[in-house]
Parts: sequence; C-alpha cells; structure tokens
Amino acid sequence: MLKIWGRASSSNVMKLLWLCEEVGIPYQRVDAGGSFGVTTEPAYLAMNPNARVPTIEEPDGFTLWESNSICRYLVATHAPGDPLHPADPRARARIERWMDWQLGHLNGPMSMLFITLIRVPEAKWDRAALAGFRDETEALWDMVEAALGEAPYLGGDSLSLADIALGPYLYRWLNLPITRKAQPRLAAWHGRLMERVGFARHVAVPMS
Ligand SMILES: N[C@@H](CCC(=O)N[C@@H](CS)C(=O)NCC(=O)O)C(=O)O
Repeated sequence: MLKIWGRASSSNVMKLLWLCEEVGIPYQRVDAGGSFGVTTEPAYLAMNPNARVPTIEEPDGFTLWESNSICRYLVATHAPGDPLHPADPRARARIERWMDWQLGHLNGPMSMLFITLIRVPEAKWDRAALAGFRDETEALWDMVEAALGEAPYLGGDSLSLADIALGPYLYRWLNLPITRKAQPRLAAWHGRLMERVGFARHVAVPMS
C-alpha cells in the first residue's frame, strides 16, 4: 500500500490526503514533521534530503517528495486519464501554472501569515510585518478572485490539481483571525470544494 509520510496538519500533506480520497487511492499515513520529528532521522533523509513533509513511499521502495510533483505522479500512476490532470497540453498547462504559482508566489506570504497567527504567541507578533503579510496575501488572492470569474474551478469547468494545490491555503485564508475584504468568488469556490468529501475531511479541519 502507498505510504504517506507527514503530519495531517500540514497543508502539503493535506493535498495528498484529499487527492487520495478524490480518486480512491488506499494509503497508510505515518506521522512525521513538526512535534513528531522523524524528518531529520537518517532513514527519512535518505528518502527526502529536504527534511520536509510530505514524502511518499511505494510498496516497491520508490520514494518521492515535493507535494505538487507527488500529486502529478499519483494521478499518472494510480488514476491515469483522470480529468484532475488532463492530457491536453493547454488544459494541463493552465492547471500546472496555478500549482507553480502556489509554490512560487502564494506559499511565502501565506505561510508567514499562518505561522505567525496560529503558531507564534500573540505577545511575540511583529505587527508591522504581520500587516505586510496580510496585505501581500490579500493581493494574491485577488488574482484568484479574478480568475474565478472565468470558470467555477481554478483549472476550468471541473475540479483539477489546481484546486487541490490551492485548497488548503484557501481554507486557511478564509478562516484565519484577520480582517478580509469580501471576495465572493473565493467564498463560492470554497463552498464548491466543501462538497468534496476529501476536502471536508482532510482540509477543513481546525488549524494548528
Ligand atoms: N515545497 C514543499 C514544502 C514542504 C514543506 O515545507 N512542508 C512543511 C509542512 S507544510 C514542513 O515539512 N515543515 C517542517 C515540519 O513539519 O517539520 C512541498 O510542497 O512538499
């Protein structure tokens, strides 16, 4: 059976748990990262020298790290042809663009905002920096708000890996204790994602 290494509270692990639920891939999850440690042990580093979660391990010993690459690999190997990651080059590229954008643009300010608000004691907050992360993140979500004017899902008319890559961050953005401007398309998109069992079960969970 597929093994997923990583704590369930990790946004990057959530992507994989949701995807497995979405396409019916059986898996065993092993706690690692955060207070569980494990990621700096030699056996883990041999699988993932980046010492982060998630990492996957197949029964034949194949391992892979980087959550978005793992998502692509899992569809290709366990659900080939699934519209989550279509073969058409243009449709696929429009989906992968958002996966790259999540990693290259959204992840930085969003993680700083999340870690400060949820994991750093309030007395230690740098409020000016926090306001900067909030503003930067809101401007990035405005891009998604505009994109959702073209289609109900980020990659087009149906759920795709673009939604799965951004979903955990959308949930956090809409639930962090901050003031936010109204972004009605984001709210409607969140409502559509909440209808997916995998999102409701693995992503829409208390933040820690
Ligand atoms: N780009 C990597 C990021 C991996 C990453 O930073 N994971 C975080 C959790 S979301 C982590 O391992 N943090 C340290 C830890 O949990 O010990 C991916 O998408 O897999």
